[in-house]
Amino acid sequence: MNINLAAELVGLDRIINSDPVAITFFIGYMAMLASAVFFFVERGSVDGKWKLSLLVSGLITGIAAVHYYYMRDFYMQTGTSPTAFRYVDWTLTVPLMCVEFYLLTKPFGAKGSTLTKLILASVVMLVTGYIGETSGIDSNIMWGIFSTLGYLYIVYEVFAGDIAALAKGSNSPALARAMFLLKIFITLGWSIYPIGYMVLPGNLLSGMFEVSSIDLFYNIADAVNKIGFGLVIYSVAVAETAKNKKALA
Ligand SMILES: *C/C=C(C)/C=C/C=C(C)/C=C/C1=C(C)CCCC1(C)C
Repeated sequence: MNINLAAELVGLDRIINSDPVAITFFIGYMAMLASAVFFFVERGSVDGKWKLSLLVSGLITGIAAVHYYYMRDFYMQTGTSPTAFRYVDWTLTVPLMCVEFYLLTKPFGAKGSTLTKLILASVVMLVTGYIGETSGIDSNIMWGIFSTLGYLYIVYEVFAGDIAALAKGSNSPALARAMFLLKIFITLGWSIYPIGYMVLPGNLLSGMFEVSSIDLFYNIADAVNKIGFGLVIYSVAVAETAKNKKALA
């Protein structure tokens, strides 16, 4: 039998046997694609100053949709984690989420240097995370700790650093509401990723879950965080647009 066909049948068999990891790759792909279309189309119905934020939300979910298309295929063909695709995706989408924080606080004085710090911290988090995932059983805890430092720095900026100070000084109820929800995303939502990472052989949760469940954690976290983050920004944009219309009428 043709090798590709054989691989495809193995993949189909996996879905038919209801492999939850495979199913989340399929759902993740469709959900990201649908969200990207939604954010791009809805961009037309909000005030000008929100259009760039919705564009970025559309790019985040759109970039993820393309990677999910390939990750899903890779997983179906090999039954292993598409680690490289995953990190390429995060390297593009996490900095774009930093851009969302920057855009939200820019009307209240956010500087480029704040954005640079957030992006550098996310690069540290992702480069060390990737090394940890590929470095094997002896050193993934150490690299995981380095990566967590990058993550904690982002949390710090949002809760107590530049972003927090700008949000506080803004006196904008809309921004306060958005920040409240985004803080939940970056603490609870983003913490799903290090928990998934701890499933790696040699790490703290190894043995409690199958190794393949790392993708289950990552797929669920991606859907929650990328789509949820976008929806928070969308809801603030819609509320502010309606308020402006009323003020003008
Ligand atoms: C859309 C993708 C997002 C929001 C990805 C976020 C990823 C993380 C917050 C990853 C964090 C990690 C650690 C804090 C330690 C272990 C290694 C990582 C990279 C999984």
